[in-house]
Amino acid sequence: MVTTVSRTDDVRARAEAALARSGVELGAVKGDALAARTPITGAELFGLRADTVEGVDRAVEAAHAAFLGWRSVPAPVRGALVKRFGELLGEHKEHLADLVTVEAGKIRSEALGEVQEMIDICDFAVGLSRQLYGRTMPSERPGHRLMETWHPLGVVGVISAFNFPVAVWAWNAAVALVCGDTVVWKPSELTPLTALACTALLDRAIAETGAPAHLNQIVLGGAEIGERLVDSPLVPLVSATGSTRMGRAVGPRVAARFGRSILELGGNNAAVVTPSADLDLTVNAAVFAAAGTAGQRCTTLRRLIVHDDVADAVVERLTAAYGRLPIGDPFQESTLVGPLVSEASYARMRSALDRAVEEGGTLCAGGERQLAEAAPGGYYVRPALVRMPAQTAVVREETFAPILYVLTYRDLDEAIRLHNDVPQGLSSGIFTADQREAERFLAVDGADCGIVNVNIGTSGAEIGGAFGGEKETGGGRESGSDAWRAYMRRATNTVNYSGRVALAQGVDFSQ
Ligand code: UN1
Repeated sequence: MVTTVSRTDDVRARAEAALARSGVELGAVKGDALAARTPITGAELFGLRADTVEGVDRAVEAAHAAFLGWRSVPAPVRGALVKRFGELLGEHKEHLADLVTVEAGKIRSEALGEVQEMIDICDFAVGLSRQLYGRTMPSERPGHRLMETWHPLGVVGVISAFNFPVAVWAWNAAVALVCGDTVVWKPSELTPLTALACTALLDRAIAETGAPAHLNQIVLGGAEIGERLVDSPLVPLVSATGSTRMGRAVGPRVAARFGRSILELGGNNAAVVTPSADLDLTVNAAVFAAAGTAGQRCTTLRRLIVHDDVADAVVERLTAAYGRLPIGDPFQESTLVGPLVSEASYARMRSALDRAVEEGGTLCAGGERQLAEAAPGGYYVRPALVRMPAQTAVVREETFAPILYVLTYRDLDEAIRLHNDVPQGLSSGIFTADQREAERFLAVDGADCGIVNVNIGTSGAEIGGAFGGEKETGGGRESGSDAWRAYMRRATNTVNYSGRVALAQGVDFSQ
């Protein structure tokens, strides 16, 4: 068992080296307005400058000015910028992954995976740049053509969360840029460094490909910075990832000025385990989905709804697996569970566990703090497994920490009812070898989420599909499939080449 964690000085040196290698001028970004911290030790690494609200206005204006030129650049040429950016991400994969680990506390393979997710969406966007298809429809009038064209929209405001400090921005930025939009990005206050590194690399790609400067602007700071972006009339689309509380504030503000928003908010993701499930596969998948990223993904598995016949066996196996999970410094190769992002996260986890026990739950594994001596300011916890007698109030809430609640069911309708009876609707799964059960779960009256999986956990989606969820998850879709349409405006065009006026619906207005 590992009992030490990296020293803050070493983490700081690693961060500074990774920033410098990514092209960030440290002297230009350091300041005393914002603290860059690491959850590995909980310590401050160094101070950063932050933006003022006037700075946000300037960034939006610069991005808007850049948009006016960028929108007329042919989409495949825009794709060339994103292609170069993807190459640079590949070259700097290690540095960026270092920064993800430093700031978000992700283990090595997940940090590398996050950078890979950026590279993947760049590839997708490059292909997309030649596929921004509009449809043609048969006109009801002779000598007429009916079609639609997709045009760039404008400045996209991206507000991203600490847990995917760069991949979620990249989903938005890569697609927005090929769509002819420009971006103003407000990263989480907890993860400014990775954002600065990605911005430097994108700026380099912009310079190398001769694209207009200011296509992507970064603004650093607290809630007031995000609010200014949300309220800006020059930002037709706000794409925000974070808590449901944040989305409740952002959605109506954007709507009040008739802007559009893509909201990717909380999840309370569940998987159903049926009696025919392959239990080795199920437990393996569930442990990653529930304990991976220290339970801090919006797609984290938070509820397991297990058939009575297999519940004891599943809980027994999960308890054993939870007991073996290597928890510790995410820079150490053997670690699978890194730290929580902050003391506040730990406090919320403890309070949820206390409530779960008050509501009749039995703590089967985990919940206790680890490495408190080695890292007094780092919040390492053993992921918790709690057996619940019912879907009580605490189970229906998203606690952004590694807590997996186990519930039981007798028939699949009851499992689906339980599954859907939460306010959130992001990701879901069923573990079964019975095709009828799988189909029932995927069907119209099955799982009500934006992501519905079979024999796969709830987290770790590929970029090729549209990503997002229903209900309090906010309804937005990002990433692959046809999510790009949200980043463009559609014009419907009717062209009359008949030489005479013919009105639709047979209206006669002959003079
Ligand atoms: C998030 O947690 O905000 O499906 C995004 C996943 C990742 C993205 C998660 N591809 O878990």
